[in-house]
Amino acid sequence: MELWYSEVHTKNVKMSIRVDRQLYSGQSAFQRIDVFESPEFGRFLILDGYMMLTEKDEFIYHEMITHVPMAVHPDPKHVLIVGAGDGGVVRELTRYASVERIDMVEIDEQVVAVCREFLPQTACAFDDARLTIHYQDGLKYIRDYQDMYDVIIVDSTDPFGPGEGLFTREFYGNCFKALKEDGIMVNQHESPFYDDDATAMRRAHKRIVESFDISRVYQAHIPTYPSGHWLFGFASKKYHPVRDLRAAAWNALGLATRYYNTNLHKGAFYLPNYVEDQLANVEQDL
Ligand code: AG3
Repeated sequence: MELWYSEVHTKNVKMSIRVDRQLYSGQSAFQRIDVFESPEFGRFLILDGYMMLTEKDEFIYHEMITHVPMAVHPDPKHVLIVGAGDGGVVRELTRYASVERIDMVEIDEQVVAVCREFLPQTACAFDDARLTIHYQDGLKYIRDYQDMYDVIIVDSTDPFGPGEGLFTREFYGNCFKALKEDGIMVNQHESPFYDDDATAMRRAHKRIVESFDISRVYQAHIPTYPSGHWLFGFASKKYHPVRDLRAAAWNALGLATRYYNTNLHKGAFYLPNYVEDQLANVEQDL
C-alpha cells in the first residue's frame, strides 16, 4: 500500500511526499492541522492542506527568517514574533544571549500544543523564560503598541485563511508604528515563480514599500515549498540589509548554523532579473 501527501501548487502541478503514517489530524477553531511522518523529510506539519515545515528542510526557513535581521540590528533586545506556532523561530532567537524579551502572538493555541507533542525539533524552546506567548490575532495585537520592538518577525501562513490579515496595509503600518526608530521587520514573502504566488508576493511587497523607507526582498531555497524558490521581506526604518550587515559582530557570536552565513546573507539580496522586474514594477506603480 502506498500513502502519499500532496500539495497542489498550481492547477497543473502538485508535489507529493511518501508518508509512513499520520501522527495527528484535528480541526482547531481556525484551521485543519495534520502531522505526518515520512521516510525522506521526517515529520512534517500541514495547515489547511499546505506545507508549513518538514524536519529535513525547516532549518533553511527558520535560519533565514531569524538570523538576517539579527545580524543587521546592532542591539536587538525586544523581539516580536507573529505566527510561528511550530516554535522554529523561537528556537533560533533564544540562541541570542542579548535578547531580553520575546513576545510571540499566535492565533491558534492548538498549533502550539500539537507541535509540542509531535514536533520537538522545532517546539523545543517554548519554555525559555524570556518568552511570552499571546494567543491572539496578530492583526489585533499589533494595534496597541508603539515604539516597542527592535525586531518583528512575521512567520505567517499564506495570504488566505487565518494568515490573511498579516498581509494587509493596516498590519504593516501598525508594525512600523510598533517598531522603535531603528526597528526591522522581516516576513515570509511567498514565491516569485508560479503566477498566483507571484501575485501574492507583489501585493505584499507593494504594501510594505508603502509603509517602510527601506524595503528589500531576499531569497532562499526551500525544497518543500511551491517551486522551491522562496522569498522573505526585509523592511526597516534605518538599517540597510547589506550595507549595515554587522558580519564581524555576528560571526563573533559563534552560532553554529547549517544554512545561514554572513556571505550568503549578502548574496541572498541579489535577486534573479525576473524577480527584480516584478519588484520594480510594483515600486513604479506606487
Ligand atoms: N510558514 C508558511 C510558509 C508558506 C508555505 N506555503 C505553502 N506551502 N503553500 C511556515 C511556518 C514555519 N514556521
